[in-house]
Amino acid sequence: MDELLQEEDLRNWRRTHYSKEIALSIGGDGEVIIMGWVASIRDHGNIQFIILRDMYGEIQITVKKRECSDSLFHLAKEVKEHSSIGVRGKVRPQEKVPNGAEIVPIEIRVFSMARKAAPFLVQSRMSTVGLDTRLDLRAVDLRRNYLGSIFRIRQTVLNSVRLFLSEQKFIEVNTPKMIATATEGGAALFPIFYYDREAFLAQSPQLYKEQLTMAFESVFEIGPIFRAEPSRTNRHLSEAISIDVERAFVDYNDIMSLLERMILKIVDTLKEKNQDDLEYLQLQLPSMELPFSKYNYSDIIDRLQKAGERIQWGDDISPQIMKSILLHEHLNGFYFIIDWPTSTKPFYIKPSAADNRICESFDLMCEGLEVSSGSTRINHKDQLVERMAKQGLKPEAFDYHLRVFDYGVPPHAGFGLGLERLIMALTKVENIRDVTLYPRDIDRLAP
Ligand code: AMO
Repeated sequence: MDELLQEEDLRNWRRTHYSKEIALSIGGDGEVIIMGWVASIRDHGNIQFIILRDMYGEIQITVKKRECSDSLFHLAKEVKEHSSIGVRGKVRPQEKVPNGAEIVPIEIRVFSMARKAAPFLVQSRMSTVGLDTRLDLRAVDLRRNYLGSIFRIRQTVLNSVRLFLSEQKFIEVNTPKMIATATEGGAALFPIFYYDREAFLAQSPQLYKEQLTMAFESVFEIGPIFRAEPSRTNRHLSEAISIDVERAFVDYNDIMSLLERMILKIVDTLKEKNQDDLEYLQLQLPSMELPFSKYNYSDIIDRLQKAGERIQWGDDISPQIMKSILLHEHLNGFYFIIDWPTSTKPFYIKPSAADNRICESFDLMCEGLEVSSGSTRINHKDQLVERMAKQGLKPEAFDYHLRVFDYGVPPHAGFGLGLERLIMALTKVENIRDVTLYPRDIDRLAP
């Protein structure tokens, strides 16, 4: 490194403003301290423009040869993109830049000099390189404005979910992630060593959240779920974040109503709090009309068969097929598919009293993407044991769960909502890895 360029410690410097707040301090004659990283540099001979980026935006640092010391000008010439810096300086109005102000530096401290050029541009909205190159250096990739907007949107989604559910008298819980048995069908489990036994990473907090309705009535959890997904798709992760909700003394209709009101609240909050991000992403969030449309599984199969699709009652409905029939209806946004065949759903879901071949279940879709599924649950031990046996599961393995059914499990219902799927639906991002900080899939376990 250039010997005139010394990396410095933070010492007594603390940020006084974020980039976005700088314009507000015009007129004051005090100094400001801003911190961030060098997003880009423009060299105009006797003037250097450094664009400093922080979490909330960008600000121009204008370094003119005749306005500063030689050492400061030298530093401005040599500092590299991505370096982490702090700037102490004065604010000056500047019409030519978006936020109407620039900084005239008095002192610049390079906290950490970038040693390599990044293999991609952080400025560009769309990436110029492949996803794998970006994921290999994800912390740097995340400096892109585009991803900043996505993850600020994620933050608002999480906040509004917590606020909404707390207002509805839900208690936030955390359940074990190292567990003894599967809940969502046997195949997609990750086995782990648990002392001298085999255990698994939890596919879902399903049985725990159901049990907790016995004491707390309404619970929710926001936490990781683990699925050993063998296929490479744009919508599956091996580790995803699920918003799990469970409530006593309600059925799946009440839960669908709760879920759609929660989505409405999220969308309204985003429109209010994330205008800049929505504008940057050129996103128009759908206007929501409640209730969301409900399509009956059997009706969809009928329609598909009439349209010549080779599909049987009992088959899953692929996103492509769903999209193709919905195109004709110009249906945009969220809708439910309800009353799935009992055989296609996990053992804990309550079969319909009128016809036990179908069960009180729903998937919430956004266009072709499944974002959530939920149901009324079985709350009687005998029926649960019977359903386990029908699905080839050993009731003895669930003894820890079945024993609580001797003590008054209330009627209850709930849903699991994939956080990344919801962000994809809201932001129209096509690959789930882009809305995940450090995605895990069949090929990737690092970083
Ligand atoms: P399900 O298995 O349908 O239901 O999962 C619920 C929601 O979680 C999300 N999801 C995933 N997201 C990313 N990658 C994955 N591999 C992945 N798997 C699931 C989806 C899905 O709709 N226990 C039930 C929920 C309940 O009934 O309460 C369950 O796990 O958005």
